[in-house]
Amino acid sequence: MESLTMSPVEIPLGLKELLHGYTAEVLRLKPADLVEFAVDHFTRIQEGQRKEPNAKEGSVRTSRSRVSFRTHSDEGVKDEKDSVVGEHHLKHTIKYKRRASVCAEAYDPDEEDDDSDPRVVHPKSDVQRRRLQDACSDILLFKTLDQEQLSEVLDAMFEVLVKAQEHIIDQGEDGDNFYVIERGVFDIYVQKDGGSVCVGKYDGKGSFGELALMYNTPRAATIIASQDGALWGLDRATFHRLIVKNNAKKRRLYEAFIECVPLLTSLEISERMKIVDILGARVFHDEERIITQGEDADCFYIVESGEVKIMIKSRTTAGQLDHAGVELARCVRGQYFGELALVTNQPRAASVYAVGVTKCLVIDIQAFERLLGPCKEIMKRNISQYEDQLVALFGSSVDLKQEQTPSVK
Ligand code: 1OR
Ligand code: 1OR
Repeated sequence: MESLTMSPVEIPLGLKELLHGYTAEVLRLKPADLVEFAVDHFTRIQEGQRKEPNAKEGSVRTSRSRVSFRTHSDEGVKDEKDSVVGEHHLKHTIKYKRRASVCAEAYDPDEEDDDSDPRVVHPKSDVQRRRLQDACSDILLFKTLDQEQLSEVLDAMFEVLVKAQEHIIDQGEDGDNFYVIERGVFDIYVQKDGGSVCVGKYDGKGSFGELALMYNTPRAATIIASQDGALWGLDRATFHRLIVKNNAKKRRLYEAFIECVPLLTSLEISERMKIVDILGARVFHDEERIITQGEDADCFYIVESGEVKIMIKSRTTAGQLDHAGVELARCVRGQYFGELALVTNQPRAASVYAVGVTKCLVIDIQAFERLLGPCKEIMKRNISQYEDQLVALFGSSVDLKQEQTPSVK
């Protein structure tokens, strides 16, 4: 009997990865119609290849530095290492190419209809996802997103490893990405009188790079890593589609309230709107500690609803600690707190607790410095009143600056 010989079947290059990518997306997103989903999925890949045939995977070159992206394979995640979804998305959905010049474009969140942009997904291992969630948990710009928007943002973020002295952003350039810090210290430099002046730093947390993307302006500062670190990047298109669009909603929501905050009345309307763009909203439950006496400060608060009480623990000249603490003041809707440490560059002078469910608007220290400069005089005047009240309350024997222990309730 003649034996049947089969000619070897040649599997086209890339087929396995293409199907694997589709399968991974199906399992992740569980679409109702598999065929329609396949058409969408492969069309996106095809369009991406047309749009950016030469896009370089996993790297972006800025004028002075090269920022490299760590891919999921660095963590040896087998299922994701093999997945083509991430690679294709890296190839075609991050818009690394600089826009010709965006500086003159007017800011209008509704002008660009970018809803049709494909959703950017960078697959992540469970470990990466957890690290990303931790890094993003206090990012104010994400605080007013709904659950669906937030998970789209997290899906789109990609890891960026940086080396000491690397320029992440250069002042004057067009904006490509927004960055959230996972670890590392990043210095902020601004051009002044022909030189570069260090005006602050991010120490292990926070985010930067939102201004150029929000307002279509050149980068307002230079950001340099002062040690090796890790960032999570979010591409310009996704930032625009989710964060900038959400800002239009935020403006509608907070415009009337911000107009009525006494501290801010000296600002121009446009300056108040810039505050609305970058603020975050946080809800605290009854008795929750919002600020801890003695800790370093990184933000400023305005009460939107509810009430807070300010408690201080002090040490007398006899060295006795007042464990219970003394209530100094309360703040209600429209009033602010947490300014003292930012203005004096000292640790928090008191602890602050929510009284009932309380909602606060939160502004980070960099935005405080940038946008609330004109209000500082008012704050300083109020701070000198604190000092007078303090002497009346405790006499002259209290040394607040020595009290570094967090308040115990
Ligand atoms: P960007 O997209 O303009 C540079 O790129 C980023 O640096 C900027 O967004 C902010 O996220 C961040 N002024 C302007 N931008 C600042 C500042 C800042 N600090 C951080 N960034 N100032 C320093 C405030 C401590 C005011 C300097 C006069
Ligand atoms: P912070 O950044 O030091 C704690 O964080 C906040 O509590 C502080 O900013 C102020 O916003 C607030 N009277 C009223 N509010 C105060 C006082 C105060 N101290 C801190 N905060 N004092 C007068 C007491 C009759 C104490 C002055 C040091």
